[in-house]
Formats: sequence, C-alpha cells, structure tokens
Amino acid sequence: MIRRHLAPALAGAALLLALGTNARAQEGGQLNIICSVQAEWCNMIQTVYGRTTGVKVNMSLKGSGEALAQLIAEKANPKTDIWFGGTGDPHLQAAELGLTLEYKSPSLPQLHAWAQQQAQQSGYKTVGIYSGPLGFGYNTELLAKKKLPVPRSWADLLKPIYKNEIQVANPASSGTAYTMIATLVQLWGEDKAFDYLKALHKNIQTYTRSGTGPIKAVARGEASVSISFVHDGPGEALQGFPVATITPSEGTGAEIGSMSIIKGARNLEAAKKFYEWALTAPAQELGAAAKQFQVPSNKSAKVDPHVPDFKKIKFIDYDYAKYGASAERKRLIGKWEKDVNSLPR
Ligand code: S7P
Repeated sequence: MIRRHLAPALAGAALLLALGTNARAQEGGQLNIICSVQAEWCNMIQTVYGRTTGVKVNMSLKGSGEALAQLIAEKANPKTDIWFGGTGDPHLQAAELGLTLEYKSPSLPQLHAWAQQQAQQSGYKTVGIYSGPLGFGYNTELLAKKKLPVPRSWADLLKPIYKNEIQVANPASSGTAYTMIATLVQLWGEDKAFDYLKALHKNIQTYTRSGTGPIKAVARGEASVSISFVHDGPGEALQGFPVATITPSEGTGAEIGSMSIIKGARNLEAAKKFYEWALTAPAQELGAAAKQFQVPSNKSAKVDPHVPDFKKIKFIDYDYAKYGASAERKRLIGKWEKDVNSLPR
C-alpha cells in the first residue's frame, strides 16, 4: 500500500530537487521527529525526505497530547528536533512553556493567513501546516442496520438512541478531543458546554487515547458514530470501509495543524532545513498522497478533491490564542476529568 502511494510522492520529491530547494541529496546527518499525523504520512515523509537529502530521519509517532507530554518530560535534555503535525493548541502551549524555538521562516508569505497567524500568535515558535474541521464520522451500514438516523447536530448526539454508539477521544491525551471541548465552550459558553458534555458522556461507548481512533473504530463497525476531524473520513472510505462524515448544523471548530522546532534541538541546522522543506507545496501534497485530506497551508499546494469544502461548513470564530494558552487548556481538561469523566455511564 505504502509503496503504491510512494510513486507520486517520490515524483514530488524529485521535483523538489529539480527546483533547487534546500533539500540536497547526500547531505547526511540525522533528524529526530515526533510526528502527529497518521502513520502513512509520517512514513512517507521519512522515506521521501531521507532519500532526497541523505538525512537519517528517526520518526516517533504520537498524538498531539502525548507529544506535548513527551516534550515537557524531556525539556531539560531534548531528544527531539522537530514536532510535525498535530492540533495547534498544544503547539501554542509548547511555545508558551518555552519548549519550542523562535524561527521566522522566509517562506511565511507563501502560507495562508491562518497559518501565518498561528506563527505570529506564538512569537514564531510554531507555524500552521494544515487545517481541518471537526465533525462526525458515521458507519453508513451500521446506522442503516440499526435503523438510526445520521446525526446532523451536536444536539442529535444526546438522543437516547445513540447510547453506546458514539466514540470520542479522551481530551487528556488527545488534541482532537480538546478541540471539541474548546469548540463547544466557544459555541455556547462554559456552563452550557459542560452540561452538554455531561449529557453526552451517557452516550459514549469508549473514550479512546488517540483522536484518530474513533473514526477507525466506526469504519470497522465497532461503533456507529465518532466525533473526529472530518478530513480523516475519506481515507477510511478509500480503503473500502462504509464511512461518511458530516459537520454539525450549530457550527464547529477547525484545527490549525502545526509544526515546531524544539528548543535545544541537537540537529538544529537539519531541523531548519526540514522545516523549510515541509512548508513547500510539493512537500505538503504528500498529505493527500498518504490519503490524509487536510487543507495544506501553502497557498500553491494542490487541494485534493477529497479535502472538505470549507465554504459549505458553518464555522465558529475559533480563538486559537485563548484556547491554546497553557492555563486555559489545563483548566478545561482538568474540569472535564473532574466534572464529566468521573460520572457513571
Ligand atoms: O489525520 C491526522 C489527524 O487527525 O491527527 C492529528 C492529531 O495528532 C490528532 O491526534 P490526537 O487527537 O490523538 O492528539 C491531527 O492534527 C490530524 O489532522
């Protein structure tokens, strides 16, 4: 599977070299990356970047919440050079905690405004590399078999018919689930959002560790509905699973998937070269080649037809600075643990 996807990816990599980017073959050295997108994209980056530059890329795959926990744990002695991908809020938190390095890329003008804003808001300690909306995944066959309607709103998820049918990740470990909490708080205010989360808790079958777990479970018929990033749906459908996605009618939030250089990186020059490469259009097109369909942040990157159409989605005006602040993030997750997760189901 990966080999089949690698053909266009390697063509893109060859183009990068032809264009005379910073990626020079046989540069050598090594780079330690925490990668928070899905495995196929991480593997593709490792292969393509490694082959075109000669850099040995050591990849460690972790969801956003877990990646942040690792970076906090290794703060005194960092073993990571680059954190690639994952929801933007924990990248902003890492910036505030002094875990990531200020670096103002000359490529910033090539990026969409939302990606540049992510960089400015962090004091140039992170940058947006993609964006994608939060919504629901559902198993079309399972819903039909159980005679359940497609949930179209946040309110629908509270209906008793969905008891034990819904999966979402645990916000303590997952940036996706934190995006859900922050979205609901911005949509309705904190009191109403937490009343909602308590009611939703009764219908949750499982809180998974990783944010990408629920839509995979839905695709495989282990649950009917997931709260997920909708750009993770088409990749499952393309593998033949009966999964579709929808965004809630009341409105929803979007992530700004981000990338940061780690303060104290042992391979700093290699990290900066990788960072520049990862902001180019051909490098960002590897996401769709790996069947992951976020909107790329480089304005010139091709937007795959499977990427959700933002114009058709009702978005809240997500306050990334406020909800990426360390104290706010910790407070909301702590409140969810205490007031919601402790309740019986
Ligand atoms: O497609 C991958 C994706 O959905 O996963 C990333 C993130 O690491 C989610 O992980 P957690 O919720 O487990 O923290 C997203 O940034 C990305 O869009």
